[in-house]
Amino acid sequence: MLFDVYDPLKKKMFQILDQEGAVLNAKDEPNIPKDVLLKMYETMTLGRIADLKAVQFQRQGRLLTYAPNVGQEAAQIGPMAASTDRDWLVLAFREFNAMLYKGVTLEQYFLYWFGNEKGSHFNEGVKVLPVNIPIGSQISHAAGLAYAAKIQKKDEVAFVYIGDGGTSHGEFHEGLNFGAVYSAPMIVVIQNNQWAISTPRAKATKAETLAQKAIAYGIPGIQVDGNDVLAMYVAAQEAIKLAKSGKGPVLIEAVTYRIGAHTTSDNPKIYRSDEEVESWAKKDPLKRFRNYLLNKGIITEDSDAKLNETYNQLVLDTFKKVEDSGLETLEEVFGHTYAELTPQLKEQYELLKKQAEAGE
Ligand SMILES: Cc1ncc(C[n+]2csc(CCOP(=O)(O)OP(=O)(O)O)c2C)c(N)n1
Repeated sequence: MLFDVYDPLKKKMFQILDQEGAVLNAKDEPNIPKDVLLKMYETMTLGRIADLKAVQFQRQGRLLTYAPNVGQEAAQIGPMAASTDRDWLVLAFREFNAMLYKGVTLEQYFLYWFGNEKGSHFNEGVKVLPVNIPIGSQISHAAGLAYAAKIQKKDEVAFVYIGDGGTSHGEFHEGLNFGAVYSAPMIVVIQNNQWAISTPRAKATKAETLAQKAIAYGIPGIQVDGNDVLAMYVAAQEAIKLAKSGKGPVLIEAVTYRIGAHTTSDNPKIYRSDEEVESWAKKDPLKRFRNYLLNKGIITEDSDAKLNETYNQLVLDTFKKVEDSGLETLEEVFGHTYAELTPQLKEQYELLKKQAEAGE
């Protein structure tokens, strides 16, 4: 139903909360259990604190590089809260909050950006693939997982995240086309954060909306306010039903904004205006959800202050533990991808070993 009302050709965006966190349309408000609402909020809060701190740690030379998440928390938490432990999460590199919600630990996440391969070794039962840096290839991984679930008659879907820029890459099309032809239960969430590094959305594609791309594959699509965690939850819940009913992949465009830099190697001040950033900061997904929960009496100013204090300390303690664990050895760096190193990797390893021994 929702996907018919918000058919991409109608160019409408689905929203439940307004900018201040008030419910726009009572009939759309989902009935989410209190413990789930709290888990959503707590994860968003931890994600926000850890993200801001990660940027500081990088600036202090304590992390290699980092891809900030601020502003994109709702686009990640809504769908994950609608998913079950059976469902997969396949990600790119800016899905920290989604990972946390699905059971990746803060320590593992910091280890990854600290350059430690153990940061990609998740606990048993956590159905999350490691960070995927080559843009677009994660769509094929998800299509494969979803197709496998279908032929094995498993009651699960594969959620996969991609950025707006990623939708112009070849593998986005191949993966979606494959998934659609084989009706694979895959849900593609496009985090349209308006910029692919310094390339604005309008220069990356001529499509009027990214949700419209669903039409080309013959699959359902919807455009959602990506800073509205409730709308993202409801859209994902509907998408799961559609995907499981054999409607194949489903496309959700989450309209959002990257408040920070692309990565800590980027300076967005060169290509975007302060006014643009300020206008999006007013639509902060965390502030909106916080107001919603305060209005409902699910959190209080007091409980929230305590939560922030606890998480601040948790982030500092966790990062200290990661730092104290030291750097990986060369053997460990090379030891995690192949059972046996390829000739090129062997050559790289020997070269680096020689350099290390010579103290270079
Ligand atoms: C195949 C490939 N080509 C180029 C790059 C370099 N690259 C890294 S991030 C990025 C832009 C990604 O933009 P978008 O998909 O919108 O995601 P966002 O970073 O905004 O979340 C590019 C081109 C890459 N990682 N992989």
